[in-house]
Amino acid sequence: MTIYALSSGAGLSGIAVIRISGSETEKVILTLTKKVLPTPRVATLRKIFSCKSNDLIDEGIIIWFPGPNSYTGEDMAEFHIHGSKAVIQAILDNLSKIENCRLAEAGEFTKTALYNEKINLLKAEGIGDLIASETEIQRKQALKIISGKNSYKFNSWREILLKNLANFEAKIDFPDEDLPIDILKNTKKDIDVVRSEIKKTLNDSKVGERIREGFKIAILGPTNVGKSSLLNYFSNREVAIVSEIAGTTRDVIEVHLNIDGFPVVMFDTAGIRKSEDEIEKKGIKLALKKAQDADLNILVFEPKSVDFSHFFKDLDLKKSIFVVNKSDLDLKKPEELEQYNPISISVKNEINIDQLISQIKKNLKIKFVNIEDTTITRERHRQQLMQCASYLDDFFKKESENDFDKAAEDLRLATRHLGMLVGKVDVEEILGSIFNDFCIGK
Ligand SMILES: Nc1nc2c(ncn2[C@@H]2O[C@H](COP(=O)(O)OP(=O)(O)O)[C@@H](O)[C@H]2O)c(=O)[nH]1
Ligand SMILES: [Mg+2]
Repeated sequence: MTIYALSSGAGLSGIAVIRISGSETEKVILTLTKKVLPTPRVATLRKIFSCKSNDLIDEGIIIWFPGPNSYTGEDMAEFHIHGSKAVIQAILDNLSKIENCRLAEAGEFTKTALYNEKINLLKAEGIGDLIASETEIQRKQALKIISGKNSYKFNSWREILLKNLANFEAKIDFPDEDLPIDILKNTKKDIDVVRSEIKKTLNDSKVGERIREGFKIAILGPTNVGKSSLLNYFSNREVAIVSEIAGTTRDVIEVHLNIDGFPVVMFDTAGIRKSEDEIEKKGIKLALKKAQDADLNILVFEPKSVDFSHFFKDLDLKKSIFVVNKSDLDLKKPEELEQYNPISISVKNEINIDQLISQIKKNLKIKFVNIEDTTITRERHRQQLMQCASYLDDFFKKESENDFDKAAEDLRLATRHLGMLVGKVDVEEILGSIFNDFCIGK
């Protein structure tokens, strides 16, 4: 099967790129250009015709990448055409008429590259991240993953585990062979190094994930204090409904922001008050949940006394900035809040918001202090490393030679999770390692 898709962005553009990958690529070029194949990897100007007639569709640059030296590893081509809806549609229509050609699914080119081992799972994820990147640090992090630095680290751990596992497998499969008797003890030394490196990696305050997904800030507070107004101010548009009617915001509204190059996701939430309304009650529950998950809370109040006790009990005040809005009204700040040093602002008159922003930036800088040595960028990585570490912990609990089989199984499972991390799970590899290192047939 041959796949094709518009690889450049949707909408009007000077040039659009349609990519084709698969065994029919050669036929596609011949059918649409009605000429011989261009020289591989050389941009070649060609007229593009309708496949069943000689109607000219467009003129553009064709690049022919014979496999396996292509992004997907298969035969591939790129058609650089004029980026109008009509041209793109006409070419896609014609491609659909060629036998064994179909529109690619989302990410299918990269998936094919993965299957053909042009890239590993981490690199595929990195490419996805690079395409989705909105800020400088997201771009840099994605490039770091693509460069394979993280893969190298994971693979080197995995190789140590595999090598040690090979000793175990050999001992189990060939009990009479002359192998070191004290395998369990020797292996523990090696494994301890890997285990402590994994644990160090896990202890990273989730910086990589935050870079990828954004630093989470939840705006919380009683009803009608100006939470939605604040969100709108930050996003420079009317994302949330602002109204003097209390209880307007019920769902969580999220916007993606770029503050000083740092990716931020800001959440506006339902105002917290005692409510009998079922939907509002659900909204309040969601708001408190958001506050728990968030990296930072902005707690907004107005110059009015409120009972804070029920409000604060579910919140982590250490990760909260206190704000009293509506300072333009010239009213006294609630005394109950004095101890939290709230920042007085007015969203309406844009007073003192820079002070709030600098507080936010301070928090961002603390969070993103170690951006250079982040290794984990997704929950998936974290889960696999945690599982791996947990099996290594189990391995360390095995004390005697009688536990040999069980210890081997712990090691096998730990290795497997590292394999799943980089997208490599292969029994042959373990066998290969045995025979390379031990020359058992000797
Ligand atoms: N005087 C004054 N009113 C404000 C300010 N910020 C918001 N408001 C008003 O307060 C009301 C509630 O605002 P809203 O953003 O919907 O509050 P929320 O319920 O906390 O989301 C609206 O009528 C806003 O116009 C402010 O800085 N000063
Ligand atoms: Mg609101």
